[in-house]
Amino acid sequence: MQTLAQTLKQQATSDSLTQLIFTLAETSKAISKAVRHGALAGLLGATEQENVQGETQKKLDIITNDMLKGALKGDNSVHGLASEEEDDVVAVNQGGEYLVCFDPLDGSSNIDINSLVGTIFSVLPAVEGELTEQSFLQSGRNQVAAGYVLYGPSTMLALTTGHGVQLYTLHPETDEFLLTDANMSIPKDTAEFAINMSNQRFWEAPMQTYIADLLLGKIGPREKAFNMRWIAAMVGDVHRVLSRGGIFTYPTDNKNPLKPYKLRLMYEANPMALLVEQAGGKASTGYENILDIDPQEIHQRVAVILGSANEVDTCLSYHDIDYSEEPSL
Ligand code: AFP
Repeated sequence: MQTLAQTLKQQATSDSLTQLIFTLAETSKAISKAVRHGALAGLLGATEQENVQGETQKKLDIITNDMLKGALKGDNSVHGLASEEEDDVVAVNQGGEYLVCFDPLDGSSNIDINSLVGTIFSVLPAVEGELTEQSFLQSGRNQVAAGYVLYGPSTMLALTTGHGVQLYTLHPETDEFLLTDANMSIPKDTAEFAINMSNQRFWEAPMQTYIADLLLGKIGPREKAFNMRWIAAMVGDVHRVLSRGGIFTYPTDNKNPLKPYKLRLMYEANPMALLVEQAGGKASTGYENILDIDPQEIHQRVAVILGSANEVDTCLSYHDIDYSEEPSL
């Protein structure tokens, strides 16, 4: 089986980007080992600390963030980094070509129940001048690479550098990432959706109506039955969508008017949107393509609807309707 190095060479990936991808891949191997040790190493549970998101940090949130920050600081291709777990952006190497945004352990609320978690990363080109938050505020279309590492029954790396999406599986004995899918492709249609249904009463009319029609199944306007999944870790739900199709959404809701969205643009929505588009799918907020968003701040949150292209289009069609005249549900 082909290795990560052989594939990157085949894609004529630059030496600096290859070096960066290896820094991320090698660190993910160490994170995988830490996650597997879990309770045995006293790594489960929460700390007394909160991150900039106001979320209580799990021990592994901090440990994995420090692992990635340490590794990236030692990589001369890195100009700066931004993390879900860091209040501010971090300057790294003046001459580095790349900016790296990452969620070190997405789905960390799953850690204590031994469920799926992962690392999500986005690579942007460095810009001239002093490194500030503004340096990172580039649209998702500027990404030169994006990917995630899923710590599941297998540890898997999904990666795009603009040549489709390649999937690598970590060999448990040789500790090498081997190419197990050379071109992940999302089916255009699906009968599987992923949403946190407990928020249903807080959604806006378009999503209320769209999901209600899915639930009506064969007797409803969709005239087919749908299945539902919810992993509560974007990295796991998106991996399922990349692997067998589906639609994943974390829509806007009015549960907390001060926080109308949940998922972060720079290190969740943008990298996942690039992967999904590279695999033939679509990614939208409901009103604009995620990769076209002009970011305003590093921890900005957005609504996300992504997955099988035709199903995303159907969901978006519900967002074109004027509901002011519609009877409330
Ligand atoms: P945590 O990293 O705090 O567990 O949040 C994970 C996440 O940002 C994303 O990965 C999930 O899709 C989403 O939140 C799950 O949100 P709910 O817990 O509201 O279902």
